Amino acid sequence: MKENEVHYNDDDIQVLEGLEAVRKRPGMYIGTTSEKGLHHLVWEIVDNAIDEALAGYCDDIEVIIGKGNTITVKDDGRGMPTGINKKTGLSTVETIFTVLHAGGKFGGGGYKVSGGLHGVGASVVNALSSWLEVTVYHDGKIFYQKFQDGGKPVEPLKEIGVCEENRTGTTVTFKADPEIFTETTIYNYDVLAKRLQELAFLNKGIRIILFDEREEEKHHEFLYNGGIIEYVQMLNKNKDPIHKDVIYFEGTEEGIELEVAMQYNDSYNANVYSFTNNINTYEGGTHEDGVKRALTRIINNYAKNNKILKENDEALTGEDVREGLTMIISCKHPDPQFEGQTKTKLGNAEVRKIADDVFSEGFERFLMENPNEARLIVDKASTAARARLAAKKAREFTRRKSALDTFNTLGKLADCTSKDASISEIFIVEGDSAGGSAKSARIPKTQAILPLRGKILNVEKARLDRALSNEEIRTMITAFGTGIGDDFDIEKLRYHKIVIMTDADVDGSHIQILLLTLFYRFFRPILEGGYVYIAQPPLFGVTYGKNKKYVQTEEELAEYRATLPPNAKPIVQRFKGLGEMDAEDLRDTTMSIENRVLKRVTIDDAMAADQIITDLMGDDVLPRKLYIEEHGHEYTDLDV
Ligand code: 28G
Repeated sequence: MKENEVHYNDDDIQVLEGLEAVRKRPGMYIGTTSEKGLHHLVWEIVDNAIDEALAGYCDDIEVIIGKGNTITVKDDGRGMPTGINKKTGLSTVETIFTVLHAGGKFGGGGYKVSGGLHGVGASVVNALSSWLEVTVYHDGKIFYQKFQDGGKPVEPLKEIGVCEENRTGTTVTFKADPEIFTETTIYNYDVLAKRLQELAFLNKGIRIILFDEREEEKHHEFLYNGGIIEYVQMLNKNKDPIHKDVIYFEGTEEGIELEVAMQYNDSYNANVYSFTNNINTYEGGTHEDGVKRALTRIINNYAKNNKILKENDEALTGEDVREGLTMIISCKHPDPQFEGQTKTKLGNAEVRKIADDVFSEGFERFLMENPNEARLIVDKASTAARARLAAKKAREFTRRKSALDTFNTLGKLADCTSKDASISEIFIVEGDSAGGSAKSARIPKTQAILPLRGKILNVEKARLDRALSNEEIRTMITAFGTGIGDDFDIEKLRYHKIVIMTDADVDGSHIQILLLTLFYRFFRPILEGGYVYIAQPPLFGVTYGKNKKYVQTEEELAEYRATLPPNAKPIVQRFKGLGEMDAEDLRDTTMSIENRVLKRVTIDDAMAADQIITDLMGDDVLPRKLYIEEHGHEYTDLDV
């Protein structure tokens, strides 16, 4: 047998069949082979380094995006074991990279705390890579092994040199296989940075560095000794906290660890995020339920004992006590059960009581020891309760007055004749003059026009009761047909396209933001359903001979000019606003299905959306200005 020829025994064959199965059906192991799946490979390897850190042996992790979109992960842990594994007869390193599910199952002792939703381990990454190299430092020695073509070992693990006695750790480099990841093998720096920062917040004291060798000087370092306390501080960065310090509790019962960090701000929104084993439990679960239940009970008791709540007063609800609350709940569990539609809901029943215990013990004591903060928090909750009762009255009033609202709405709304929501569109138009043009330009069967007069209310600075007394908002509620608050029903939505049509200037952007804030805070399912769009009116109309062409940007104008003969003198019209367009222009450019460009507004990340809205709508004018000038496009997703 030639020296570098690999010899397979029966075990190896089984092993290879395992990895072949991964290549045949990658979706079964990593969910998808899209950009998301590509990034999943990084998380599988990073999770192993995080586990080594949580075991207490590693505090530095580096992630490097190489020039050719390779990924290198380095840790300074103990180094993967290099001895022979009894079950497989292979080195432990080779076993980890070639046996499916080897990560957690064999070896015993210690459990996987970290881990993506799939938690499939390093062998899956190897199977889906063109090549993968691993280097281990321990006992003053350096060990190396390379795999290629979907996980085939080039040679067994080999000692390749010596290092300082005290240097230990593992380095893994891989190249995702473009035959598997057919959509893209290019990594997105921001996606990696965002998740690595989150991992650093959730695992205090671990330093995580990200380098991008594809670009000069692009790197980030994340290290939070305060852990989720610093996470809450960041989330509240552009908000106004009502008490200075973030409140923090932790406790461990039955091997289950729970941490909670919280701080109230003066807004009316709750931002409660929970995690289990570093996974965002978007759907909540027993850890979140336990903490929420304890929070509501303790604030009610405190309010009663201190006569802030009178004998006959209605109890404060969960929503009342969470108004303005930013909270992170992090649970570390040896055997988490993930349930729910997206498997992001913690199901373990025992966690409910443990979470309640840990939180209530800490929070009761906090209220006792900090009467000033306690007063601020309980006062905020009781104000929220009063506003809730006022909103309920206002809604009942609105319901009774709905005949009048309908009349008012009909006065403004030019409705479409179709009653089929799936083909119906409503254009919300800035100003009466543009509204007039839009009414002439529309297709009456499917297109409705609602002109807005004046600025709409900034709901970021108003509770539901005030929003309900705003006429423009009431008109929209009536037009949409869905109701609001507890009455909200997406099934009753009368239009499956709600198109925001404003001028392409700073005022127009501001109106867009006010409307998007309204949708986000009060009609979120309409946004989540993808029913909201932003029209893109053109900036220029160019007439050349008998042809009229519309373009969106200066660049497009220059491009078009370049296609005309050198001596051409086209008439260029610059539209300052929708109001300057006649009905024909408006139809041809912005409303007709053939020519228009609509941007669909999406929110796939509530955490990021809340931050953006806060930045835009808070008192802080600078971030808003910056957003309008630079980042307008980031909010939306193009849909034609
Ligand atoms: C750089 C990229 C990703 C890792 C270690 C260290 C050990 C290990 C890894 O053991 C077998 C299974 C569970 C204990 C453990 C070293 C004990 C003693 C390790 C990594 C045995 C695997 N010495 N570092 N695996 N475990 N880093 N970084 O993958 O029970 S994986």
